[in-house]
Amino acid sequence: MLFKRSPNGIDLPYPSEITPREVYEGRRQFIARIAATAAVGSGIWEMANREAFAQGVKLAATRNAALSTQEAPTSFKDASSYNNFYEFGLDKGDPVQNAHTLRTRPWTVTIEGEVKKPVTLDIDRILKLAPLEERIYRLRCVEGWSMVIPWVGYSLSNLLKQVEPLGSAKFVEFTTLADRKQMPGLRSGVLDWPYVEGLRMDEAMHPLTLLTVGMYGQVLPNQNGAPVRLIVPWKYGFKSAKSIVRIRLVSRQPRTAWHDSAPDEYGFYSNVNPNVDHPRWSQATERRIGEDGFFQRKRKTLMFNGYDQVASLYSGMDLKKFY
Ligand SMILES: Nc1nc2c(c(=O)[nH]1)N[C@H]1C(S)=C(S)[C@@H](COP(=O)(O)O)O[C@H]1N2
Ligand SMILES: [Mo]
Repeated sequence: MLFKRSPNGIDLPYPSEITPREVYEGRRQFIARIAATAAVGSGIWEMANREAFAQGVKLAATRNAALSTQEAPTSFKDASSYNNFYEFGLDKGDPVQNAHTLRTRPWTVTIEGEVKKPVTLDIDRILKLAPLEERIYRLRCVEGWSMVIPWVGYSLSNLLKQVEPLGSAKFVEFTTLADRKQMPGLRSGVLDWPYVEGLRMDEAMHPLTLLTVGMYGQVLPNQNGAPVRLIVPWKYGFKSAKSIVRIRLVSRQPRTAWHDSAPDEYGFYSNVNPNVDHPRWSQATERRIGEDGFFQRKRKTLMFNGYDQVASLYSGMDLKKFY
């Protein structure tokens, strides 16, 4: 079952108030056309689902200039076709080819663990929980490339406050969907699925930590982690888990998929740090996607990816030891 049916047999996937009128009307016409078809079989609803959610549905958001970089954004094309999302293949071009099989409705996120009020929230409820902001963040992959992306979302703290964390909650664990029917990459044993990532509680509550539902003013393309992902801009990209289905507050440092696969290479913290090399390559510089070419310029990687406001979270910690 893809949709709950309203009395007239039609349930709009997005609340109209967050959708520009032309998009909304376009979809209404489309759905009216579908509904007019005599046999409203599941195949047709699947079609409607694809049309409504796939690409390009607009999300209204207010730019948060204070938390945005001034740097020029990477093109949408690059940001949505050069991806790491191992559930859809290992090559950068695989997710854009394969992620159309991901069904992003219905979708729920369960928030549980060391909390007073555990809850399972529908994605459409999550979209309305706090005002959507646009924040232009740098994203730096541990592989040595970076992008500048206008994300849409709100601080994760808004969501975590809803469940009233207990004093015993010291870390937060994020779990990605792991469904073999939708995710061909799960056949590969490269990671111990599901993909899990974790943050310390104070990192998770930091205002920069973004619960992300869109980019470039639209819903997230599937390959970028639809319908909801994390963006932690001062950490290497792999900390920013995609297509999240569960958030668990825990008392002990959780296991994380990348640390499990190669503990010497990927630590729990994984803060961007030009002074701590990956065992197999330097982290001192990076290449900005879109600036590739013969005279491609190497950019210096900045401590905490330039997000100096998080430095106080780590005062007194040896960041060579806690990499
Ligand atoms: N579930 C899941 N989340 C993931 C990954 C992944 O393979 N699976 N890759 C990570 C890595 S290594 C990076 S660099 C970013 C890439 O995000 P983007 O494709 O939106 O740029 O997603 C991260 N989140
Ligand atoms: Mo990455």
